[in-house]
Amino acid sequence: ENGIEKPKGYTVSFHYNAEVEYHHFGSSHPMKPWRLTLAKQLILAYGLEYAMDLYQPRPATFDELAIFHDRQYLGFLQSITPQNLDSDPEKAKYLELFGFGGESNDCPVFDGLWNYVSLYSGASVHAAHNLLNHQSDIAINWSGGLHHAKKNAASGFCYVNDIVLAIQHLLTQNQRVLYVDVDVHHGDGVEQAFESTDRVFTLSYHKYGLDKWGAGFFPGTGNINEVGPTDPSNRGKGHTLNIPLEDGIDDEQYKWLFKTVTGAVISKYQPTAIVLQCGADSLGGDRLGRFNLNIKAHGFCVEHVKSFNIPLLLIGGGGYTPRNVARTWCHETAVCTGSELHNNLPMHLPYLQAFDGTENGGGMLYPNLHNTKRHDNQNTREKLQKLVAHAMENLRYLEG
Ligand code: VJV
Ligand code: CA
Ligand code: ZN
Repeated sequence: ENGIEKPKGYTVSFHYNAEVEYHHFGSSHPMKPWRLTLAKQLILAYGLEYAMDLYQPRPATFDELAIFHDRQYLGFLQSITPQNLDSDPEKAKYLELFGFGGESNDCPVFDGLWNYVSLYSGASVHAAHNLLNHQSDIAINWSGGLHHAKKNAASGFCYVNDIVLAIQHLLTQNQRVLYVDVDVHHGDGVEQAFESTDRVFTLSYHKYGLDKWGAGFFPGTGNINEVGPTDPSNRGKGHTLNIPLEDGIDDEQYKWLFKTVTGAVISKYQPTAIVLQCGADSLGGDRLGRFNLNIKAHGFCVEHVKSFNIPLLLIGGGGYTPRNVARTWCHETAVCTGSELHNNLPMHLPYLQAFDGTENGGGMLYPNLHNTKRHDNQNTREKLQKLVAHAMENLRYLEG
């Protein structure tokens, strides 16, 4: 035996349809669904499947996605293909309108796009239902977490907002849902969707600011002063908190900040369900990210939120260095099940090569990602203390 057992007292469920893995955004696009193959292989190699209930959710239907999204947008998403994209002038007209246009190609039209979005959304909705039915205390969907999608537009690699859909389901039986987002990007789509309600509190930690060419880090929103609607008659007032950070934040700083701020939000807001978006692009050495977090510091966010014993939905998100995305989500799965994992990767791991060699992390589960640092730490103690003071000030509205 590998020593991995089902923990007594609480249940963890894993919601995953492996079909998502086979979708491609294009050869050099940073979003690589096959990172989910790597994550799954690591999770299986450590035997974590024996400590969880496994589900293979069906894809979400058009009507299920229409709970949040505009039907006209979904109709377009369902019918667009790389083949009819250029040939149909009617479709070309809508590309730009629905967030596909521009030379950016952040949101390409690829084969099986509709299937892809239905699969990751179906998994988030299924995971939410497991929490609602009390069949699990922690439900995991690493294929979801696409926080930029708007009700009628694709944005930043996100086409359908599975997080909003899952929260909408949780709201059928929960008076207050807390959304926490540790992806390096601002969770703008989720924030926007619930800006007018006091039944969802959105909290995002992210890189914010201009680079040396004056371009803002995507999506360009999420300043500390962006606290949602300011009109006193708007019920959403004060139910948004943004924590803008600079390049290079390290483990100790991030853990302190996360514990202090998330702890304060949980104790003031008293949510009855929590959704934690675990975007792994906040790790050191991420292809798009700017932070310097190690895997265990990222996992600390999961440990900390779990310690409140509130029904928890864990979802994926960004993460553009696939081997480290896999390591992180495997570690966080183990945090949920309460398992300790050996730092030496299991010998029988099918994709061992992807994790082997010094540049790939030397066959370890927890390589030091500070070694891959490319961003100097611009976050000083003083700046972070001011930020926390400002955040606490923003939270005073919750006291009524
Ligand atoms: O910064 C942007 C927008 C631009 C236009 C497009 N160029 C390529 C970059 C600047 C203004 N977009 C971001 C989107 C980040 C989305 C993050 C998603 C998540 O992690 O929060 C949740 C899943 C961006 N950064 C980097 C790229 N786009 C990028 C896109 C590519 C690319 C290289 C970089 C698209 C295609 C290809 N390479 C081939
Ligand atoms: Ca974030
Ligand atoms: Zn991101």
